[in-house]
Amino acid sequence: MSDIILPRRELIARAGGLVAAAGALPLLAGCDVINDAPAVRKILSMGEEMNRASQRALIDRNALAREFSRADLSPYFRPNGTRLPAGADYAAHAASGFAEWRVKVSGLVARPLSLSLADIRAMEQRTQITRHDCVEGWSAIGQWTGVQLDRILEAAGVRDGARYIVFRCADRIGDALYYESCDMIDARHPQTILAWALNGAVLPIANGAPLRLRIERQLGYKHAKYVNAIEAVASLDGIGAGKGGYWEDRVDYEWYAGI
Ligand SMILES: Nc1nc2c(c(=O)[nH]1)N[C@H]1C(S)=C(S)[C@@H](COP(=O)(O)O)O[C@H]1N2
Ligand SMILES: [Mo]
Repeated sequence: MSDIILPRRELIARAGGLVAAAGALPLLAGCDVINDAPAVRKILSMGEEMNRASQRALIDRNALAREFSRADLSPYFRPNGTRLPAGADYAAHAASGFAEWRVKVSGLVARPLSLSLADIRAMEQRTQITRHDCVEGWSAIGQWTGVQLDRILEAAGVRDGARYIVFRCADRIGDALYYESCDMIDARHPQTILAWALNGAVLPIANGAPLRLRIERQLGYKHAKYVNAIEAVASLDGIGAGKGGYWEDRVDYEWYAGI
């Protein structure tokens, strides 16, 4: 990040220096002459523009999604996509209250982890009331509680080369298990959490029990449900067909579904 922000600071400092010098010492009008050369001006303003644009992008990506109050909660948080993963394995987990469920954290990490729900609940928790927007044209406001993904990534010690985080899910749709991914900006965003509770109660199976992603700056399909593995990777090339998500690989859904 700093390699993008610093040049702009430097540019402002230099511009300030030029103005101050020109004001204090009119004899240094030579600076203005150089500065006035159309090519120089163009390059300077291009630099400004580019830095402004990249700063704007960074600031926007880190901005918080709107949070609501309990009075705004939807009476019913509509489930979508898989509502009950098929198979004996998931059924056994559900029958035991997901006591044996694990989330494996692997890939480009210094310390691979295998976290139980108890481990996750023992970490610092965050609760947020946000609006979920599905591309299919419906929205719902829910209160989510869980652990910030950033804390899990810190515990695992994500290596420098990691550029994406991949989420693996327990539900199969047709030919493949559901999967999703995001970049490190969204992975580290304070409102990106692995949630185990909805509206103050344990997450219903239909909404992704025992753990689902909330990635509040993006559309509904990015919010992976039934998460059982997290991988830090350098590239999405080896993930599914390479577009970074179950639907991205099959229909025209964008990988970056920012809202
Ligand atoms: N594992 C998994 N995650 C998923 C899906 C799914 O089918 N399987 N559907 C996605 C879509 S399109 C939406 S809108 C949301 C729905 O979350 P909800 O069931 O809590 O409403 O989950 C997303 N995450
Ligand atoms: Mo969706």
